[in-house]
Parts: sequence; structure tokens; C-alpha cells
Amino acid sequence: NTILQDKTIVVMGVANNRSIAWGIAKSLHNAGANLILTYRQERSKQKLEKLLAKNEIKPKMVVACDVEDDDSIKQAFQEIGEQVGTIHGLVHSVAFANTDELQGEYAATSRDGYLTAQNISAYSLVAVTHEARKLMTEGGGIVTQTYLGSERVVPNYNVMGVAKAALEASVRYLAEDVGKDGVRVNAVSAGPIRTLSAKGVSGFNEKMSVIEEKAPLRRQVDHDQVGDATLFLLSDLARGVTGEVLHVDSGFHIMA
Ligand code: 0WD
Repeated sequence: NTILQDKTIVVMGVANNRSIAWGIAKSLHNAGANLILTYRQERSKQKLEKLLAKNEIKPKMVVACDVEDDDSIKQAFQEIGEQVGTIHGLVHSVAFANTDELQGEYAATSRDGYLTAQNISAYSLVAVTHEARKLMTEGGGIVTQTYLGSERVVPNYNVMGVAKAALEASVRYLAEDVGKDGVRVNAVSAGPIRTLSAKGVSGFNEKMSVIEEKAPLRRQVDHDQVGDATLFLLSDLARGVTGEVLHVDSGFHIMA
């Protein structure tokens, strides 16, 4: 398809071929988008470059960006501005919490662990939106990735659930701020998908199997479904949608 023909989209958060951001990158590529990918670790950069070559995707740029570091964010978007100029979209698919806080009681969360989760998983969207909007001179879309643990108590998701609640509230406040520039901000709330980060959440396998048992569609959510929903939100097809959280979870969230 050509839904994103001639659009330049920045994708943050491809760590490996299992990353949700990788599924998104493929969907966007298949829709004709020019991709700019950011990575945090050198290790991820190498994986990323191999993945791109293997899939015959030629990105416009591959740029380092550690969302924990304001200078790194500024520098990344400055480089993008200098080399590419205008961008039309941004995908934020980044989160982090210490694994020892993704089990047991939320009540035991440390101050440091709380702040780390908020910093990388929620504040980072604010910081990157602030830089990215400067390059969205023709309007655009920003899409982040969230999870049901923001709305409900999902055992073990704990501090990350609270960070996702902040992330979703940020989507709404940011949508109001950047809406006047024709920029939309939305979130995809995906069902459980096996990735590197998911390994850190204890009891993850049960979360997956319950989707097959209880969700209206009675099947797992995959990368392509999240990729295509993100593609929709970035595209002109969603030009009337902002501040929204779109569940891509086989309908699981409607069930009691
Ligand atoms: O079931 C799941 N896997 C779900 C994930 C269900 C619903 C939502 N999500 C969300 C996650 O919470 C996250 O926001 O999707 C997003 C992507 O998660 P993922 O694809 O499951 O995770 P993964 O493949 O591990 O990618 C996470 C990446 C990191 O990889 P590296 O190895 O490079 O650290 O998050 C990025 C990074 O790419 N990341 C950072 N990027 C920049 N700066 C940072 C950072 N400080 N920390 C983590």
C-alpha cells in the first residue's frame, strides 16, 4: 500500500527482531514510509543494521538516542533536522523498569525504581515530543505504546502500570498542546507480545494464554497487528483522532 508514501517517520525502540517497534517499522515500510530509526545501545545498533539489511529496508538514518539523557534527545533530533528536515511522524516504543520491581507487591516499590520507570517510560514521551514537533512543520502523528496495566491491576506489572497511566495522561495533555500545530498524539495499548522486555515481567506466559481463553477474538496479538494499528494512527486515515488510546488486544479489555 501507499498510505505513508513520501512520509518520514522516526521509530524509537527497536532492540531486536522481537521488538514491537520492529513490527511497526515493517508495517510503515510496507506502506511506503521513509524510516529513521533510533537506538540506545551499540549492541542494538548492530542488530538493527543487520535486520534492516536482511529485510532490504534502506533507512534514511540510524541515530543514537538515549531517552534518559536530554542532550542525547536534543542531539538526535538536531541531526535529523539537519539531514532530513521535515518529519511526519514519531513512534515511541520505549519503556524500562527494574525487573525486581516487576514482581511481588507494588507497595514495595522503591523511590529509585519508581522514578526510573516514570523517567524512561513516561517522561521520555514528553521530552521527545518537545523536540520532534519542531520538525513536524507539515503536521504529523506521534504514537506511543502502552498496556492495560495502566487501567487495571495486572499482577506483577506494578510500577510499570503506574508509569503507563502517566504515559496515557501525557498523551492527552500533549495532544492538546501540539494539536494547534496539526500534530496528533495517540497510544496503542497492545495485548501481551513476547519480547525482550516482556521477559522481565513475571507471570507473562499466563497473561498471554488468558487472551486465547477470554478475549473476544480468542487469539494472540502479534507484531503485525500492532504495526498496522500504529500505521493507521500515523496516517491521514486517522486525521480526526487524537488523545486516544486504541486497544489492540483481541478485545480483551472489554471483558469482565
Ligand atoms: O507485551 C508486550 N511486550 C507489550 C509491550 C505490551 C504492551 C506494550 N508494550 C510496550 C512496552 O512497555 C514498551 O513501551 O511496548 C514498548 C516496546 O516494548 P517491547 O518491544 O516489548 O520491548 P523491547 O524489544 O525490549 O524494546 C525496549 C527498548 C530497548 O531496547 P535496548 O536493548 O536498546 O535497550 O526500549 C528502549 C530500547 O530500545 N529503551 C530505551 N531507548 C532509549 N533510551 C531506553 C532509553 N533510556 N530504555 C529502553
